[in-house]
Amino acid sequence: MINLLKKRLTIASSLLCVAFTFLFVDGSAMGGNQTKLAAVNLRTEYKHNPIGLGMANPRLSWEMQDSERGSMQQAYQIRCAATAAELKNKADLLWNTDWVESDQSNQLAYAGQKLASGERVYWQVRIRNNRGKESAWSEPVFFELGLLSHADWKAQWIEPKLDEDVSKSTPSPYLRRTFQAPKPISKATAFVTCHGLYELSMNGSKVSDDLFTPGWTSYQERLQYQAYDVTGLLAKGENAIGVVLGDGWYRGFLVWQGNKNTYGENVALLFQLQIEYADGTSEMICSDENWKAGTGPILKSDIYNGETYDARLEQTGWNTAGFDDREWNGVETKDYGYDNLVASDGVPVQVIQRIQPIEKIITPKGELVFDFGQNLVGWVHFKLKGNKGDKVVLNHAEVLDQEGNFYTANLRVAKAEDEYIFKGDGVESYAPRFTFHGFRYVKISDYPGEVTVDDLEACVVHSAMTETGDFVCSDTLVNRLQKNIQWGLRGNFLDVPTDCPQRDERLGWTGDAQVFAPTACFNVDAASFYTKWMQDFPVDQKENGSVPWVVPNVVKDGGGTGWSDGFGATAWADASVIIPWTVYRAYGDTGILERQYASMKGWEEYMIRESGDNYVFSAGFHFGDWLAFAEYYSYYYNAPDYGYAGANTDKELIATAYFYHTTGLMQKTAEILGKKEDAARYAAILPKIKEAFNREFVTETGRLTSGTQTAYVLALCFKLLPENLVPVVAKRLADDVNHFGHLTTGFVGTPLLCQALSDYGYPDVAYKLLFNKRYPSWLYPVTKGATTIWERWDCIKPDGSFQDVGMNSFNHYAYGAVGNWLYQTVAGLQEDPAVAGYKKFVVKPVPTEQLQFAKANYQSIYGEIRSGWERKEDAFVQTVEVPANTSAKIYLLANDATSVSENGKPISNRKDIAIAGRDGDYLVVEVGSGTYSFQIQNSN
Ligand code: RAM
Repeated sequence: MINLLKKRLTIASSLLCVAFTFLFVDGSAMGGNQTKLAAVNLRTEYKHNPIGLGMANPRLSWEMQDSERGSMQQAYQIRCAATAAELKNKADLLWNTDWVESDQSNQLAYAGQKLASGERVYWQVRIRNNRGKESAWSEPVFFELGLLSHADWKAQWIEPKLDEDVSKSTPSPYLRRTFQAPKPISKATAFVTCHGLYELSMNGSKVSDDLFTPGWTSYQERLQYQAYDVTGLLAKGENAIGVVLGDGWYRGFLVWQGNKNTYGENVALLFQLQIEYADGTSEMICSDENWKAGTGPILKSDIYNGETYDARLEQTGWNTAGFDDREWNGVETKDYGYDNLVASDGVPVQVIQRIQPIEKIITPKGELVFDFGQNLVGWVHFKLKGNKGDKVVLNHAEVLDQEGNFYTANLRVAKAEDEYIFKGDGVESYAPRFTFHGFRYVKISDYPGEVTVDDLEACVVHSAMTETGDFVCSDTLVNRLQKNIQWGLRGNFLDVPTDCPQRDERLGWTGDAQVFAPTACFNVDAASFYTKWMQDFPVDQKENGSVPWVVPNVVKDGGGTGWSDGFGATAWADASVIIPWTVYRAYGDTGILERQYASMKGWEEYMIRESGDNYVFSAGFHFGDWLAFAEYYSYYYNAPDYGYAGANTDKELIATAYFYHTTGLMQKTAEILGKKEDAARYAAILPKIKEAFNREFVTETGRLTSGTQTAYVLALCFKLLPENLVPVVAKRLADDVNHFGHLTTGFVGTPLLCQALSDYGYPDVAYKLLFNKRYPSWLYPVTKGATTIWERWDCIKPDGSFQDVGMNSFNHYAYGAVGNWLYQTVAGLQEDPAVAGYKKFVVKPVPTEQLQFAKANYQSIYGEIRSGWERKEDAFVQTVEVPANTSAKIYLLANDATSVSENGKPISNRKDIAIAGRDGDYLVVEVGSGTYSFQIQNSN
């Protein structure tokens, strides 16, 4: 609960920051808040007061707060103790670093006394700044370890003894037991996991707001358990534990061919409650043969198909002590072992927000439909009255069709239907729990009464990552695009990064995740989320290093496509290297590189082996530039090139470009980790791949064998070309965009398209693409009322009809990868290529005449960074906020230093601003922490 509160506070404070940004750009709150030197926002492994950590030396981080300009941390002191009181009294410290002269404030590994399973550690830190000033000790926080060894597990796996037909969805099992606590309890921790999904309650109350536990991983080798502090739910005397199990990913419908029981046919529970009594004794209550099993109101519950709930079958008090369970069945103990059990590294899924319908609609077909105004993921919670046996059926849809009728064809076989049967007991309140739907509209049928907008709310469900960034500019359509990117993220970060949340798919598609990861890392703190997901890569990787299309890999043998065995597709498999690298760059996290290294290297070595002596990566099946602009060109545009074959980029060209890019990242990774031999090996291979790329795919005059935007973009952004051809290829790219008047790229080219144009001299062409409202473009869906990013450029075609129902998701984040460019280039907030984690960063906006202002804020691991620019009547204003303990290189759109003032004063001869010189159109200055407002006359 405390955790939850803290999280809410973090979200609230990030909202406050957004509000502050507005003031800031107006200039009315210049100078920032006056804050005292302090260490704040203490986190362990990215989390506030986590329990159940899976490592003995977790990493500690804090933010330095100091409103003095140019403030750096000079030294820190950490101390740790087993209780808050000991910490306060400085007694029996587990770790005391004394003053350490260092500016490190991020991911410092605990190095105190050895810790045991379940141990809690309170810690605090104080810091000294570069002016010799010391902060007070921070507020104490804590972390608690989970079960570090499999030998810590005493509980037995149990399965309910129920007669089930597992070829279809069956009633959810309910499990319970009671126990006596003979003495007052000082602390109680529950460790729990299951085959399937579980909802755990004690004495009638749910233990947490977490949903879809134990989460989705490659269960055969990695099954997460959760740890909950349940002290407050238990008391001396008789206590009851209740667990409902759902089918979930384990045995529900999964993948796309009516496939079921992917991991096993039976759901099962593993539960261990560790109780410490006030008198110092302890006891364990475990899942064992003493549990009882029954069924209840949940008749079926399936991720794709929805939930059927018959309230008449509720067994009141089933999870409390007084309940009579003599009619219930027993359970069977099973020997599934503990080898695959791992602590939870990810972020719990929760209900994050609630949305009221904006409209009640009767469609032309007479359907009763409610519109929530936003395509979202989660479910509808309703409060309705009915007689015993009455029912209400809820169906979910992303869009209405051209006639305004409810449209579900694009969900394919996912029923996405919740059905509730009333018990006839006044107002009944219901929301499902083991299913989720992707929808904007809900259709209500079979209900005898009236339904109003006040009876319903949509619960938005996703991994509870802290929102860390926002981008805003003077164009409302672009702002809606940014919102759509953020909603695409919310909808597809439900424990694993999915391609889509609505149809019978919802899988961890690696390529989609890879292209979107940099954008995700601006918008949310995605470090833990990816940390958890990436660990399933080595589990599902082949022995030869090849990486599956989806992780966890449930698409066996290429999903029956007949194209491939479902492994080794370029740009998809490269997620194994690119995502750990992205997390390292965004958060300065070398831990993820270490942990993933074997997996990263596996994929790299696979490519090296498969490409052989000519270094062209052509082996295996590749998706290529998936869903690139193709067939409808002539039809929609009365095109000059009638008969255009489509923007088909040679798959071997793409694969070889990615081979080069990934090898470059591997070389850097090996260097960072001190793996010198590997670094040298990859450094030696790089020029060979580059040579091969140019030999095979580039002519001497700078033509590419595929004359597509994607081919040009990859050649430029992955730096594959000889110097003399760079401007030639950049011009070809710009010419191609100008020729078509729009983009032609798919999943592979789109994320880097604007970047390539703006980096290589054609920012105006990049902006032309951004502002284009005609198909195909980013704003075309916005003009069609999209509230999320679409899978295809024309999910709704210009004539209003829909794309092929076989693959037409209205909530697919891949094309939203342009969000990275909005932050980095439009607002100018960039990483420093030489330093990870924004310890140093670059502010280099590329403004356009079409915008009056643009600004981005980003809660980095060091604190809030902001970058914005605005055209004012008398000046061009660039505003930058640099958190304490970081520094920034700022590119000002100024001819020279005399045309710039900062906060009303010239910028020459100042201690707080160093003029570094000119770079192209920019005057470059270097600054330390602080809030800066640069007024530029005669800007470039
Ligand atoms: C479809 C989806 C997914 C994509 C794969 C190749 O299933 O569009 O996003 O990655 O194809």
